[in-house]
Amino acid sequence: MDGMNTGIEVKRLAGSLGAEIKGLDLAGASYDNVFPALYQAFLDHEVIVLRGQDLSPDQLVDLSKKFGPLEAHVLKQFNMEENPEVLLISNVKKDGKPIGAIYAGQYWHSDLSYMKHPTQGSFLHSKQIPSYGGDTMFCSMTRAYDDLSEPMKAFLGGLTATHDYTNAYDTFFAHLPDRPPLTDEEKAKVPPVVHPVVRTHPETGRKALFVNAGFTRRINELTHAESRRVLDFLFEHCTQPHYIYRHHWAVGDLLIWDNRSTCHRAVADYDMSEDRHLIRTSVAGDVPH
Ligand SMILES: O=C(O)CCC(=O)C(=O)O
Ligand SMILES: [Fe+2]
Repeated sequence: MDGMNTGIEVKRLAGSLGAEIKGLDLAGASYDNVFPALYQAFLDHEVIVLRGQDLSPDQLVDLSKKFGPLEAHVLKQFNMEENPEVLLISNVKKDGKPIGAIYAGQYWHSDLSYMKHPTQGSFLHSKQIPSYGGDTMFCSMTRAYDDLSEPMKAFLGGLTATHDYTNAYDTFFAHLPDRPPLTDEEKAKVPPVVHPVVRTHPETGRKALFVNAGFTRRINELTHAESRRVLDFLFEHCTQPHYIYRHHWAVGDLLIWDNRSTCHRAVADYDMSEDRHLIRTSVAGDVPH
């Protein structure tokens, strides 16, 4: 597809989202001429996969900055020492402590949905991958929205939800070692925020569900019992198999996903004695509306 005009080939990977971009060596010659096609593929397919890349942290930062200004994560201890714009997702330990975010994202979420300005694009580039397992799943929140009935769309369109980083700690991290509770200073940086339950993508104009099991605490306009059941329905709805692309990692893969139209979840089925080490950047997004 399009190989003649743009120099890249786009191959769809799943029914609802995901495409592989072929014929691009991001560490090699300048890719400025193909950047518009790459960015369009990111918008169209919501998750793009580039295999066989070997980017240094600086090269990953340079590429990410073409999408927009970068943002740092609230957990500063997982930023790379030599390059604080790069976060480590890693189970590798040094002196008994993980050097990067361990157990990161092992629940459905959209990155930093608990911030006023949630992440636009996330970049994840694998350096070490276990011999089996450790996949990442993505679901299309635009397709999931499209398939709802019109009365349900109208109902959800008038609602807002509270997102809170501590929700992930209360529900997922509480029983895990190596992810100590947030400090008071960290908590102060992530007060609960309110976002619409349905957001409109600022670039494509598509509507998407914007709630996730990791960070969404409640729907504000509903009673507690109503909120719980509506959220559970939405979480179940949008994570059905036909909305999912599941990525099986090889070393050198670079994934770029649009957090405005997708959620993702790391699959925790690998042998923790094997190293899983990835470098990560995030592009700052706008206020959802
Ligand atoms: O480790 C993974 O597969 C994904 C972790 C995650 O949620 C992220 O990098 O945003
Ligand atoms: Fe994530």
